[in-house]
This record gives sequence, structure tokens and C-alpha cells, in this order.
Amino acid sequence: MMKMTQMIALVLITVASAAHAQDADPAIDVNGDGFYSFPELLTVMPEITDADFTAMDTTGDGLLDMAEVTAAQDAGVMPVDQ
Ligand SMILES: [Ca+2]
Repeated sequence: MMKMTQMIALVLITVASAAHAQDADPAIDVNGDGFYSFPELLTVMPEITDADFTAMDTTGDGLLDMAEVTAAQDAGVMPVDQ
């Protein structure tokens, strides 16, 4: 029975993670390209450093896609916007 409970919990976590996949926040993504640039992120996270941004930009393209944003939020590097 415990196994079933754990399985349900795992499914819920998975569903929650899928629901967590998000669209770019238009308040941050001011040019609407679906990515957060460093200047865009600075407007909502003024304390962020270039090194922080580079660490979050795992693809190294200079922009944060939503997968990178979600990963940063999951890692606790970026606050989750509600
Ligand atoms: Ca953008």
C-alpha cells in the first residue's frame, strides 16, 4: 500500500512539474520573443549578476528559455513568480 502511495505522489509531482512548464511572463519578456535576456531579467531581478545569468543560461545562447527558467527556479536560483 505504501508503494501505491509513493507512486501516486510521484505522478502528482510529475504532473505538477509538467504544469510548471510555463510561458514567458510578458512583464519580464518585454520584447515578446519568448526568452528572457539579461537586461529583461534585470528589471525584475536587479540583484542578478552576469555570472548568475551565465550559470542559468545552460545552452549558452545568451537568452533564458523557459526550460532554463524552470530549472533555475527548481534550483532555487530564481524566485518563482506567482
Ligand atoms: Ca525576451
